[in-house]
Amino acid sequence: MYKSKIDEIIQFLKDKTPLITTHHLADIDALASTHVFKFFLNQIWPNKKVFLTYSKFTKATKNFISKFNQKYPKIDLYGDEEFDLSQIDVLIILDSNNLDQIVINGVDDLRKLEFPIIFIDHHLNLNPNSSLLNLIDDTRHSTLEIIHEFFTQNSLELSTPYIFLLIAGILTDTSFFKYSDNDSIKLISTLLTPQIKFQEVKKLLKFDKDISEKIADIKGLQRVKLIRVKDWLIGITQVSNFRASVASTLLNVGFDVSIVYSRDKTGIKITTRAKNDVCQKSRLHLGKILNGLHQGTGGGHNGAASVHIKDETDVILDELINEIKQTLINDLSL
Ligand SMILES: [Mn+2]
Repeated sequence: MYKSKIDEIIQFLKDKTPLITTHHLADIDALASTHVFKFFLNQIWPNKKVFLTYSKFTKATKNFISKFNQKYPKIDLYGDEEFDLSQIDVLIILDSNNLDQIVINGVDDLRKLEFPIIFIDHHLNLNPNSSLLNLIDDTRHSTLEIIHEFFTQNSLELSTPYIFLLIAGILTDTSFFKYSDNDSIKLISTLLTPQIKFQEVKKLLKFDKDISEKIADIKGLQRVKLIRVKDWLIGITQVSNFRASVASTLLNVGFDVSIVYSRDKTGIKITTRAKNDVCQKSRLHLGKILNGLHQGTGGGHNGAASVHIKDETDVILDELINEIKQTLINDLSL
């Protein structure tokens, strides 16, 4: 897959100094894919200077980093605190294809940067950038699966800590194979070696919710409004934080689709989730619905998507709920 695209990207990067980054609040797929990609570039060009920067990590990512560092103290997962933009020739963004999700310290407007941007990502492409070098494949369940192709195509091996990162990121993005296909499972099975025990990776990913997140889950449940469409159950609720956690909790208690929003002075932020089953049977695609709203920036997959609405928030929220209801009403499977 993507053999020619990978070759073109490598050819382009040959004589350039890249800065690699990912979305704000980097999750473990974002963290791991940026490091594994940097490792790849340094396998090809051992002396190439490759910069890596993050704006913020999620709590789960921070928890993972501290455990990973105990195991592999020589690998610094925090990225480069300091770099000079004048040294950079190209920006490589992994695990996002939306510039609104990118924060780089010291850069006010990424659109005004004078160097090219390459996106490598597995989310639905909502923000087409003119670069022909973008590698975006929303059929993959994690960015790491795309990054792994770079190694396969070039017959390069990964070292143990990077294999560990790969497995950890794929497990996170597929919710431990819940959203995976044969390809991600086969890939993990080929990556596991006697040095890497599956249970050990799982242990590093274990992360208990803190009390504020548990309270958000509980409040989200207390406030939930139920809408039934045929035999599908939609849950809508409001919390001030931890929307993604609350949205998954709603699915766990029995909703098929969850819509969780927060209000603040910038408008409303909406996170939606849907079970695999409802997406397959009704062709519900939350990423497309959110992208089709009258305004807002966001995106995602069929079963997970979020959006930030700045004006006419209630009208747009109603529009979103109606779109989802309409998709389920039109579904002929029930
Ligand atoms: Mn991802």
